[in-house]
Formats: sequence, structure tokens, C-alpha cells
Amino acid sequence: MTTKAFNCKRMNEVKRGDRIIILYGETGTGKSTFINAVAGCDAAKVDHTLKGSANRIEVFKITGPDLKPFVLVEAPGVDTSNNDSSKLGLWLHDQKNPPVAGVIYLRRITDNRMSNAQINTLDSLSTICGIDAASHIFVLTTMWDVPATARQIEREREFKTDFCSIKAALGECKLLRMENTKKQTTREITRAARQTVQEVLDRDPCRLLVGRQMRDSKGDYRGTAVGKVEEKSKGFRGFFRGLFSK
Ligand SMILES: Nc1nc2c(ncn2[C@@H]2O[C@H](COP(=O)(O)OP(=O)(O)OP(=O)(O)O)[C@@H](O)[C@H]2O)c(=O)[nH]1
Ligand SMILES: [Mg+2]
Repeated sequence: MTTKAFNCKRMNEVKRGDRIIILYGETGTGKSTFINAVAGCDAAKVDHTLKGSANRIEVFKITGPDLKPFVLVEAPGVDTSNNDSSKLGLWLHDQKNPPVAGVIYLRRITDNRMSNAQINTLDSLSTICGIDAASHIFVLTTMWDVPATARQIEREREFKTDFCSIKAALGECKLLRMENTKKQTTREITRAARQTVQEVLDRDPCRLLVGRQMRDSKGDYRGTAVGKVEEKSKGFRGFFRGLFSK
């Protein structure tokens, strides 16, 4: 892929045959930033506030001079205290469960612990995809620019061995980096982001388990495996939840 600015159009729905990549991860992990790096322009709203961006699905169709169009879908940022992927489940159902090329799970390499909330997010992700789509999960670590240290590299290795391998459905996931160190130019960052996208698009598309289960439960997210997993992990909602709720 070239580094020329792609045409990036926000839309509500996808069409049959669209090549789809879903971006999934906790709020603030850099999903919108990644979309803009791929597009080569400020298409998605990068949120610098503590509250984070709106709790809805954002869909971007990207076209360029010498590539087949593809669609990046930003799932609402998973909120660490309220693990809930229902909007993604409902969107897939509304779109008639289209095949997707891959799901990119974003994780900040600067996070120095694997919290219970993050483990719950991984549980949700693996249950959303199901075993059949496990090989379509990519883990993309972000924030390598602040600053990339030997510890971060060790943490990346640890995540791969300890967390990817113990999750049956994540066993085959591929670990990628959002290459945006301070030494890189914007063009280089864009080129790296597009290589990541290309790697995902190289897979034959497949359908996610949650989409099939949404159809079986007639659109009721609570009837899906991930809906049940998340219901069990709902946490305490106290003073600070009220303070930061969107
Ligand atoms: N230094 C640095 N900051 C980053 C990076 N990626 C994202 N950020 C910052 O992190 C904040 C959140 O980034 P977003 O791209 O809005 O994160 P998001 O995952 O889309 O967040 P939600 O939409 O709330 O789920 C912004 O202030 C970004 O500038 C990165 O790789 N390095
Ligand atoms: Mg965002």
C-alpha cells in the first residue's frame, strides 16, 4: 500500500463483499489513532479526555488509488468497570453477520499489569470470535513511543507467552506492534499501520460466533455466550462510575 492519503468515509453500514476489520479494545488504547494512521488523515475522533469517546460503533470505508476498499469498524471502547460488547453484537446482527477479515485487539504496551478487567475483556473477545475465528484475532500493542524500553519488550513477550497461550481461543493470535516511535515520520507510521491492515486483509474472511448466536437468540445479546460471560463479570458501580459515566 502507498502512503498517499486514502479516501476515508464515515458510514453506518457495510455492504455485501466489504472487507471488514474490527478494532476492539479498552477505551483509550488507540483505536481511533490507528484508524487515522491508516487513513493518513484525521478521520476518526481521537479523544484526549478522561471520559473517552462516544459509546457507539464507528464505521470507516477506506479507498485508495491502488487497493481494494476495506472497512475499519471501531467498536466502543471497553470500559474497564463495565465489560459490555453488546453494541458490537447488535451491530453485527443488524448487518446480517457479515464475514470479517479480522479482529484487532489493541493493548497499551505501557500497561504494566494485566488487570482482572483486562482479563475479562480477553474473555469477551475470545467468546465474541469463537474457536473458528480464533486465527483471525490480532493483538496490536500501542504506545511504543512513550518510550520503548527493554521492559516493554519483555512485557510484550510475557503477554504472548502467558496470556495469549493460556486462552484457548486466543492461542493462535498474532502479535503486532503499532510502530510509532518518536524517530518515525508520519509517513512511516502510516506505512506501518497499512502493513498491519494488509496482514489482516490477507486472511480469508470468516463469521464471528457472536453474530451466529445473535441470529439464534433473535437479536437478544443476553442469549449469546459473550452476553452471559459479561453478565457474570459486571462489577461494582459506585461513586466514580457516576462521575465518569458517558
Ligand atoms: N503517546 C501515544 N499516545 C497515544 C497512542 N495512541 C493513542 N494515544 C493517545 O491516547 C488517547 C486515546 O486515543 P484514542 O485513539 O482516542 O483511543 P481509543 O481507543 O479510540 O479510545 P475510545 O474511543 O475512548 O475507546 C489520545 O490522547 C491519543 O492521542 C500512542 O501510540 N502513543
Ligand atoms: Mg476512539
